[in-house]
Amino acid sequence: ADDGEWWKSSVVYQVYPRSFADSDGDGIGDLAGLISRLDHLARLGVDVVWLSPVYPSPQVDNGYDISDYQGIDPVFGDLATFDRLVAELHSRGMKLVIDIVVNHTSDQHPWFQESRSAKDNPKRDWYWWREEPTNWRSFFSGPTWTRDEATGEYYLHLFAPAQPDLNWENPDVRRAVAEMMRWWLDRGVDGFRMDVINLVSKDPALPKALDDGDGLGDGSAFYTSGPRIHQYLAELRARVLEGHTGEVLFIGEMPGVTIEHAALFTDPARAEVDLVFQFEHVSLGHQGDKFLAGPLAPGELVDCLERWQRGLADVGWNSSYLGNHDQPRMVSRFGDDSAEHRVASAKALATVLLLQRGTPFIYQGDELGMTNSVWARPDDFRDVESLNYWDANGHRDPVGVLQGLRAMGRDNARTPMQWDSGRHAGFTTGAPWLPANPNHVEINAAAQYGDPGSVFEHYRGLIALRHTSRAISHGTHRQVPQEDPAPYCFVREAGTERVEVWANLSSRPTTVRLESGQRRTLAPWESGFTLGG
Ligand code: TEU
Repeated sequence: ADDGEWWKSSVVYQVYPRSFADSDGDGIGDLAGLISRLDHLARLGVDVVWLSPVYPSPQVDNGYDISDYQGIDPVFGDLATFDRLVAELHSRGMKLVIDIVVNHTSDQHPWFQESRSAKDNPKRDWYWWREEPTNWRSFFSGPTWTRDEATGEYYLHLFAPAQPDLNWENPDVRRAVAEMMRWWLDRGVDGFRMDVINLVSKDPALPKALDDGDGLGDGSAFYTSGPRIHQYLAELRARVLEGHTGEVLFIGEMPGVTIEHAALFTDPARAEVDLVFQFEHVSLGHQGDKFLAGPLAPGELVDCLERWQRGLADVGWNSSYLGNHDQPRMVSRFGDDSAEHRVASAKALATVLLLQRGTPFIYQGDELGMTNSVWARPDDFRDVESLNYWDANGHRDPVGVLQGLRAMGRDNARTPMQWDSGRHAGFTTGAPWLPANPNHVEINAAAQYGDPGSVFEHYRGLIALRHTSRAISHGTHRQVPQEDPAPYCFVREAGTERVEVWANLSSRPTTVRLESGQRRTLAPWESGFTLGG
């Protein structure tokens, strides 16, 4: 029986609808395709689906540029199909979390169209307009300010020029966001994943950043977990939930969030959000520029995860993820995707992901051990981040930059879901918007169902354990320190129930010492656990 906070014992599965399942042969995944594949999720045993954006959008950033918050893009379906998805999920006992992108809109959103039309337009102040731009660098390369013809002023966009930032200092903006979220709640959704939500409170002075030498600099100190962020989130939650009964899950995606802020954001007493996506572990080795990231040192990932475990042990709650639609494939980034170690490393990482303290998030395809794909040329990429980065940096080091895009590019996570070994991996009967990874002939769902040695069945077992073991879902966490930095060993405990977990996160054998003092030799990427009373 759950005592509220249902999300503590839940496993969330992220669907990137564009790449999940295509029902109509246009090469782009859609809601009807997702509905047709819900048995996959039921078989896996997940509790919650987080659906990346399906709203009307020019798709400059694959739907993270929304032009209408209360509709469905025809490429994905319509509101009736969305309602059917909600009903189908609920009838299987699953919940739906939708993706809310309100740091910015699309430049095609009517709010921005009005705002840009004239300096005295009532919606002018809904966005950030200035006569003089600052020198902040955009997440997607180039400046964060673009001059608009209509009035000659510049508008702020932390991401692409087609993604103008909303001005949350304006109370009407905050009210409009809350109303829109209530509308979705009334439609039956169970929660919200809020995109880059810790970037919405900017320092209104918009100070200049330190110049990197090319005229631009890192302005993140002036908009990351900014001055009024905690107030805004508490206000938003209260407004969305006013008069609503039933528990709603609020997840904040928060680049650059610190442990200290995350503890505040997820402190139930403050009623801001329930879960935070932090970025420290996925930013390891970035050196300020993710496309320069090299391989991780042994123990780097473990130390980082452990810091977050300790930091949120008493107040707040962790979320665990090793991959999503913005990251390279977890087995390629944190594991070893060679033929020899791929399966074992995908399983070892899953063992950590699903047995750690905190709500785990599985990204579509990771439950199959899907890997980074093959990119021959820069124009094989479709992602705005990669293409802009190539345009800005490719000329100075074409070989190195292409290597960076291959290792870190977001399209790695966006190739079609690998359902079977057939044409286009069973994703579409048409021409896919992004080619399926050639390794789908070997790595696919159909080949793994029921195979006890498969990555899929390993995930299924761990998810089932999370549902039956209170030590895993709610228990304490303590690391069992090791001499070798590579293996991660920890104990989860609740009442008299105790689970000891080990995972060798390296491609060489090692020996670990269990809490009892007993030694255990582990093969490369070997992982396991013991259940005890
Ligand atoms: O991502 C925010 C973010 O900070 C990064 O992960 C970003 O995608 C980029 O890789 C930084 O180098 C969110 C969404 O998840 C992402 O898909 C969107 O592109 C972005 O916000 C803008 O809405």
